[in-house]
Amino acid sequence: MTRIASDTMREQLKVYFIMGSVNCAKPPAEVLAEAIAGGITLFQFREKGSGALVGEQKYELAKQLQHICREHGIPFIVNDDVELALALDADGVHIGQEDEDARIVRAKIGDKILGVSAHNLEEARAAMDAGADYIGVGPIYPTKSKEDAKKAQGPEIIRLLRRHGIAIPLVAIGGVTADNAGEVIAAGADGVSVISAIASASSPETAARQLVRAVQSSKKGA
Ligand code: 3NM
Repeated sequence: MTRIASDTMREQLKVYFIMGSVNCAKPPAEVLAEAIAGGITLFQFREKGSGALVGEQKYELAKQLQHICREHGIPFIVNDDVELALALDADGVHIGQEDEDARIVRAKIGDKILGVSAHNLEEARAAMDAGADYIGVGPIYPTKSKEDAKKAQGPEIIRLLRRHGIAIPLVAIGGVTADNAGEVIAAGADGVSVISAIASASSPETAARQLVRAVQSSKKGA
């Protein structure tokens, strides 16, 4: 295996859906299948927050969702849990600043995809140096989906990172919807990453499709 090419990563980041059982009103497998039908390009299993599954139940849900992703050729990323990612032979791992050091995670996962959350220039540079394949930058807009989310920074943070030479694949996160996705792409993000815009929608398929359209039309206008 070799590291993912940066252009491939950018394509996969376009509409990046993140979800765990606590985010879903319907069974997670149904939500994921609908989101895939709507055109998501990447999936992250994030089993976090109060009421999140642990142990065997977490493992079984991850396995079920990974199976759905595999059937449809959607890469499957695991949030935080490097051991789970390795046990499942997932496509990658996403870590935050409070998680294990990015260099250590890179050493453990070899060429699998490594995503790192960054909230400022210093963290973005450190993530690049540690071998991240992409960075997640947020929160762009206010979010209710992360208990310890920082203050919303607006699309300006993406412009700032790009202006300062952060050229690696970058996905915007936090409060992103089909209505504001265009402006984060215009600011320089390769894609948008969402939980509630898809997981809480009455039709995850329609919600995903609207995000895909918003991202595509903003890229065309670029
Ligand atoms: N990380 P929603 S914000 C998982 O700022 C996550 O790093 C964030 O959920 C960060 O799309 C966030 O529902 C939650 O706002 C995103």
